[in-house]
Amino acid sequence: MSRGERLSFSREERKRFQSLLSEHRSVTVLSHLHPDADALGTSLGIYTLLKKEGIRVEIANATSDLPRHLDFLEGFDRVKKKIDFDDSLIIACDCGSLDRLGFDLSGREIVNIDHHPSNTEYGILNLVRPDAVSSSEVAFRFFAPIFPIPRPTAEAFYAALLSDTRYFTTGNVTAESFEVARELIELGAEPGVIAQAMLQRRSLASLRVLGRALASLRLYSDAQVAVLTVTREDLAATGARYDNLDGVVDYARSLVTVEIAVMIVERRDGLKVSLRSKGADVMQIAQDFGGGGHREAAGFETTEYTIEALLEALLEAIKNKGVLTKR
Ligand SMILES: [Mn+2]
Repeated sequence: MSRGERLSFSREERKRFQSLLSEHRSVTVLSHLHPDADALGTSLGIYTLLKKEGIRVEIANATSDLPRHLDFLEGFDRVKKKIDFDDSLIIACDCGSLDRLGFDLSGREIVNIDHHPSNTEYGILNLVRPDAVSSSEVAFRFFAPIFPIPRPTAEAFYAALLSDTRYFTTGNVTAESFEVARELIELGAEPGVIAQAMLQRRSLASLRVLGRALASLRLYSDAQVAVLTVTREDLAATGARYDNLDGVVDYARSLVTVEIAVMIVERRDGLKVSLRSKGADVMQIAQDFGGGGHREAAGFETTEYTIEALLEALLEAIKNKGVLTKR
């Protein structure tokens, strides 16, 4: 398939964006609560791009602790916890539903840039492409014909691409993903520098909490389901923050027998669950519990269960849905 063909946008979509941009005096770039590198990288990339164009732009996220391993991206220190512009055009990145943005956006016009199949199309302009491996791929393919892509934007989009493809290891990676990477590298993203900045600057607390998470590993359904639990005590004892748990569930998935990995994290306000698979559709499990995501990576939050009760309900749902290939 030729370059960019898989992910196409109409002239109307780009014209619509440009007229929305000219109708508003400013832009606010947002991403989902507890942002991962795709959410934050896509929003930072768009922020630096629009800033370079001389557009009045701000960036915000409603979460207090941002993932620190992304602090090398330009604009990271500009991410605010509140929205200051009252009449700006909102650009929402990597966010499947309006409530996941964490701000009151009633009456605001929203451009919705995402790749979640579960996206609820809450924008006035919805640029949602479930075929894309990252939201940054959507943003890059949409914006590249309109604006020149500056180096900091290419870096942020590349970091986002790396993260959502788990460093090009997920089942949806195609030649097109590498084509996007190649173009971003030509625009100035340095793959070695970015990969090292993301993978090799861990805090001691994040390794300590990883140790505790792995010690909690339990296996079910002939070792096809792995479950990790992280309690508030684990976090307190190690000094780790919630964003230090990013990627921990992948260790459980890496076990040879495992088809579905589950990580249950105890938060002050309930439980946060991450689901990962090697092909089994965990999105439909997450949706049963009010969440969403992708086929191989999904999640949800709940206040209705204890850890043990939730585990039981999850194992039941996995069994009932028949998502495991072997039974
Ligand atoms: Mn994403």
